[in-house]
Amino acid sequence: MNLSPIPFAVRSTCPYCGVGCGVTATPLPDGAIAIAGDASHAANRGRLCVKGAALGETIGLEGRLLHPAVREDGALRQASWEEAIERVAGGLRAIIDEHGPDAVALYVSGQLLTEDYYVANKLMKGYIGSANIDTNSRLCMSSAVAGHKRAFGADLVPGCYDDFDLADMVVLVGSNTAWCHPILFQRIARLKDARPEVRIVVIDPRRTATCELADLHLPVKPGTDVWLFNGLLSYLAKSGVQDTAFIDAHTNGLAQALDAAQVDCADPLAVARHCRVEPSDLMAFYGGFAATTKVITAFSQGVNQSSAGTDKVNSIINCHLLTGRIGQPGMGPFSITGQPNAMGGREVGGLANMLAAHMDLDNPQHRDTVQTFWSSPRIAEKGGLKAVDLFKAIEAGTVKAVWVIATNPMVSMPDANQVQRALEKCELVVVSDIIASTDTNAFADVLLPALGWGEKDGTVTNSERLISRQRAFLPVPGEARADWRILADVARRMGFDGFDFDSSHAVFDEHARLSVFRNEGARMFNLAGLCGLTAHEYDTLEPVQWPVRRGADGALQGSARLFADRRFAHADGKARFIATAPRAPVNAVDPEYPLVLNTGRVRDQWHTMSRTGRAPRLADHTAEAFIDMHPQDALLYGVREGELARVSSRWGAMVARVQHGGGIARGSVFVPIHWNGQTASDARVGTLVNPAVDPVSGEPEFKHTPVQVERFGVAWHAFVLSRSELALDQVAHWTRVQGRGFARYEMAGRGQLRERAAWARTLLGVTDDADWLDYEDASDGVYRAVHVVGERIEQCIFLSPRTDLPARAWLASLFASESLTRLDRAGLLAGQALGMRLDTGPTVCSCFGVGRNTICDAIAKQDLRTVPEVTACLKAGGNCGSCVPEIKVLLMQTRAREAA
Ligand SMILES: Nc1nc2c(c(=O)[nH]1)N[C@H]1C(S)=C(S)[C@@H](COP(=O)(O)OP(=O)(O)OC[C@H]3O[C@@H](n4cnc5c(=O)[nH]c(N)nc54)[C@H](O)[C@@H]3O)O[C@H]1N2
Ligand SMILES: Nc1nc2c(c(=O)[nH]1)N[C@H]1C(S)=C(S)[C@@H](COP(=O)(O)OP(=O)(O)OC[C@H]3O[C@@H](n4cnc5c(=O)[nH]c(N)nc54)[C@H](O)[C@@H]3O)O[C@H]1N2
Ligand code: SF4
Ligand SMILES: [Mo]
Repeated sequence: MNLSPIPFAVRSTCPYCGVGCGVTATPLPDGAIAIAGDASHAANRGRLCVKGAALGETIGLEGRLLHPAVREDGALRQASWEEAIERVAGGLRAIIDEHGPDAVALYVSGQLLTEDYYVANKLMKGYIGSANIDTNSRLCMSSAVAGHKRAFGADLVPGCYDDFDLADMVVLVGSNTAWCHPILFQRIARLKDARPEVRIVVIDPRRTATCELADLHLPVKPGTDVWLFNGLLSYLAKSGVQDTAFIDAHTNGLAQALDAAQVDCADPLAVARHCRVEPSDLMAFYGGFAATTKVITAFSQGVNQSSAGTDKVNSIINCHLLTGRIGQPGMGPFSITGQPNAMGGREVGGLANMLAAHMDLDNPQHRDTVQTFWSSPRIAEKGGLKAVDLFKAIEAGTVKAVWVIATNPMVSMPDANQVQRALEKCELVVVSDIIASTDTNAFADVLLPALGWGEKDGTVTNSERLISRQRAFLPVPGEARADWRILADVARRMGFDGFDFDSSHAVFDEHARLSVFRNEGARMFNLAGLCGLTAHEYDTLEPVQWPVRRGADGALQGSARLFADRRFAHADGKARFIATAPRAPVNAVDPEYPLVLNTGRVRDQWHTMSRTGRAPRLADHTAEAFIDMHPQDALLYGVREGELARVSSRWGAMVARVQHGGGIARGSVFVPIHWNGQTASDARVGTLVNPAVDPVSGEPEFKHTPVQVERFGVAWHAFVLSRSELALDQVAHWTRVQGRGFARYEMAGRGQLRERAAWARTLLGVTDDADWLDYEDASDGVYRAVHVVGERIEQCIFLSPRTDLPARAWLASLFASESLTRLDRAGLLAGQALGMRLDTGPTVCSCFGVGRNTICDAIAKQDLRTVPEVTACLKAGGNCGSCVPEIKVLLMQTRAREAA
């Protein structure tokens, strides 16, 4: 008898953004895993955005790195763990012996679990004895960290998500919440639904999907946020809304901060002019802020990723301190974290300028505390190299070994060509990843296979300090090991004691105990309640917000809010106003590069796409890299929508398709960060980004690089859908996305193609004539061919000198079928089903695969007026809700078109 196991759900946490949604994973009898939102998790109450909902499509083993590999005679070959660990440990040891501990470095990630991060930090700072461990959080949260430390004395986020239900005004600064933190966005949307009088303000140079919720959008000139918030500070001081009792008893530095604010920003009209916003809009924001006690100012990368990022953060916090709007329900500055464990990494001190458990490297007492607790042979004495400086030091040869863990710096660092030079030069490059081929892995001397989401086990902390468990529900693939275990293996091989952990639970326990060691209340980061958990208690730990204590009854007591008692973490217990003199971006103007490059995220992809890129459901919302620009700029620079353009800066160049409609002002362009050497020929935007950094935090200026845009002339455009992978070295430009059972390639080429049929067959690797159907219009330069084997479509190619290629959706749908019908065949070479409307347009609703044209048609023909009506008609928007802001725009646009 064949008894299939009874499905049981494992509760875990989404591995993507810092909202930190709980998920349940239920193994199904057919071997698949059903992913759903965890209704009991406070961060999402059962909801998931489109990326979370597609997690089940990303956990297959195809493309995974399953065995260690070492480089020999220039090529990587499979190796045993024994050999790989020896290569890493011996390599590090030799370099340290000859050049000292600062000649080696770790470059890690906010996507590591707290346990992994803890071991990495311990190895580097306590045993190797250098602070050269930095992380991609440097590129992400470091300005928020620095701002918090300056204002509060430690890296503390005062509020929690519940505050978003209680606020009367939510200001979103430099945050495309709708796309990047969708479940938090939906929470704000519900607030607005329940209480329409709540004011939502979005401050972003682009009119993003997030603006669909906004009562007021301030499309500030890029880089001018400090002017805006200094102006607000000055306005608030004049409006008599300062909380004098709070300021006097609990803060320092107001006079200096106000003086600095008043230099340039005392006159709102001057601020409006400088920030390039309508004076009436600016006054509406200032007046609304002054009049509303329960106001949250939530901020993300439009604030952090700036050469004035730390000042931007403090200029925001200053306004909350002046009004005493902090530490109480429904109000406060709120840093939205990017990665799932950006916060956990900070707790263990995983940045080059921090120590563990929120202690400081430059505090001798703290150093002694940590070293004593670890009984470690040494402790780093000074701050280590921050990401940008680290890769410079590698290129300069002062750092000779780097171990990259769970991040892809070849794509995500600024001046990414510099990173390439550094990795080429580095004596020993070790990379731990879950994927075999990434742009960074290509430079590895040792490649180590890590356990991925669903296989690994530990904790993460989200934006609101909520610690949640990630739990394993999949078997260990190949020889992969947990990141903490790989680190501990190397540490032991280097001869260090202190790494005898036998489980993530053991690591967590040590981390929790360090947080209370010699902590008589001075450090707010405190996990007293989580010390000494049994393995079972750790496994069944419910989400809890730090600081965590135990009540008299032994129950865990988390902390929703900090500073309710008005006590801050500076030695005097007071918060500090920081004087923030506004300054322009480092490379503000450059006559040769007259446009400003802004970079960021799209809705359905995660960073360098190593996971989301495998989910067909996520492929069609944005199928290729684009350059969003204003139509008048396009005209000025001689490029056209739908055609390719080359964007270049002093640092590098890339090619992508020109697009309008991203709500961008003249003078700026926007390019997504996701495409890389695995998914496109030439779309690594990091190669263009200037390596200017914030002087306090070291965070790069990802949102502001002077660039120019020019036509990328090509002789032909084509697309291929293919069940097998293509070799594309001969093609001038290509991008690839994953479809269901096929890959979709968009491509373009320079030279005139003469023998089109022969060329196409070579490209597609077709040898048998019988299976090849084609059509050529020599006068028009159009060529189309389909490769059918038996009843099934294998490949197709459509080529034209222009961009007028047929829509991809119908052809793509044929790959789902094992046998083509007569009608299918009749439509093949036309690229469209006979007699049907074919171009459903780019996907808007990824859950149900509904395209833009389908939605617009339905709105027009069936006279739909609201999102629920669209959902009732087409299902679009009815599952995760990530596309609701876009459906709103389509409703508005279609109705406006009809009215005109
Ligand atoms: N879909 C998706 N979601 C993600 C991620 C992902 O890769 N994909 N990554 C996660 C991570 S790690 C992070 S850090 C977060 C990032 O989340 P966000 O910060 O919300 O996302 P970004 O797109 O990087 O940038 C936010 C906005 O800043 C604006 N901006 C640019 N310059 C300025 C400026 O000078 N002032 C102001 N006020 N705004 C400006 C940009 O136009 C952009 O709309 O997203 C997380 N969530
Ligand atoms: N131009 C520009 N650049 C940016 C930004 C921007 O806005 N503009 N944003 C910056 C920000 S905020 C961030 S956070 C970074 C993100 O940039 P990266 O961290 O470089 O991006 P990811 O693709 O998330 O890289 C994670 C890598 O770890 C692997 N991985 C996944 N899970 C595991 C695991 O459990 N263990 C191990 N060992 N590996 C794993 C993945 O396969 C992938 O290769 O990009 C930064 N770069
Ligand atoms: S909002 Fe989406 S990506 Fe972020 S944690 Fe929740 S499900 Fe994951
Ligand atoms: Mo990030």
